[in-house]
Amino acid sequence: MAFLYKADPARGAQWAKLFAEKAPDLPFHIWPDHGDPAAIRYLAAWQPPANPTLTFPNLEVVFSVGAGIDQFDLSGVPAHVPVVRMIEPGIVEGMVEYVTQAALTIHRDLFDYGLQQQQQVWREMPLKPAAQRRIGVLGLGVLGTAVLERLRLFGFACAGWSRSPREIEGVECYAGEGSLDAFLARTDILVCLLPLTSATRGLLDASLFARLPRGASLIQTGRGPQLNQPDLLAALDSGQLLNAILDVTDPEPLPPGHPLWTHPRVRITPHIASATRPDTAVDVVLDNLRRHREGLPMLGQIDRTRGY
Ligand code: NDP
Ligand code: OXD
Repeated sequence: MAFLYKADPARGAQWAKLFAEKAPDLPFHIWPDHGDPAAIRYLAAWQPPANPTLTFPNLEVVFSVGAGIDQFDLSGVPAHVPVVRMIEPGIVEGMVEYVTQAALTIHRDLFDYGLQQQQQVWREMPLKPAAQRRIGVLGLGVLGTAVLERLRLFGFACAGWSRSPREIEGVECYAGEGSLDAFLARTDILVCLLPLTSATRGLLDASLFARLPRGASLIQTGRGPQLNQPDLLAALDSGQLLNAILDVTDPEPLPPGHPLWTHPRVRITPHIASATRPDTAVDVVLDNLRRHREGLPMLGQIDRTRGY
């Protein structure tokens, strides 16, 4: 019985060290070295190999090393093999930090102060209280909820949107297509923390931007293909949107010379909003292996019909 890791090898080396300490009886391999294929029971990957059970006939569980699962070709993973995404405290902390800094950057007018600095201008802008700044998060899952729980502490007017109804203390919760207009109409800073599915691909487009108040801003930390990039540029140029902070793009990276790279009202980071932390993730994976052995549901097991 063995565990195979197929993702960034430097992080894999950290996983290997942690497995050696915490589960010394479970042999751990880093792709492409997989030892005896028949011994591989568990695979953790950013992208699994195509049809993994053809190579590893005794595979029992596939783990995603990320929170998102859209990069998986699920059609190649047989239905009897559960697929588990990453829910672990390190990834949550990273996302909370990233979205908090992005929301505060927009709230405290740091885009405008940056532009002023380039002109050597020293000019105060009126300070808006957090309670008058309305933040709306698309996606009320593990990450969206954690982000809102932190932003609420700053006093922002917080809301969120999900597929099914949710209740979060101090957060106005909207659910389903029918409530999207009302959610957007009350949102000054829109954060996207949705998974990429057929329903969310291209969701952030001109029609959605038009339903936000004029001068709203976007923080995109979901997945690149959710955003229509030409529509974003048009909305920024018309003033419908004021600022955009993008951690994910399509493609990644954007090609040299793409207009988003140099737009004065766009900040881009290279998909670093958050990342699985080996020290916290390995504990979660080992706990899931125990659950699997005991016939209990694993934390983060995905529902293939929903696609997330
Ligand atoms: P979850 O699965 O826990 O939450 C997803 C949320 O989105 C749920 O609230 C779900 O609704 C909602 N949702 C899904 N589809 C729709 C829809 N069609 N309409 C309305 N709401 C919808 O995911 P996480 O919070 O763990 O992660 C979210 C995403 O963040 C990941 O899939 C990934 O793409 C991205 N991510 C980005 C990172 C980065 O570094 N940039 C790092 C980690 C993740 P419901 O509650 O009803 O199920
Ligand atoms: C993830 C990511 O999904 O890093 O975990 O994007």
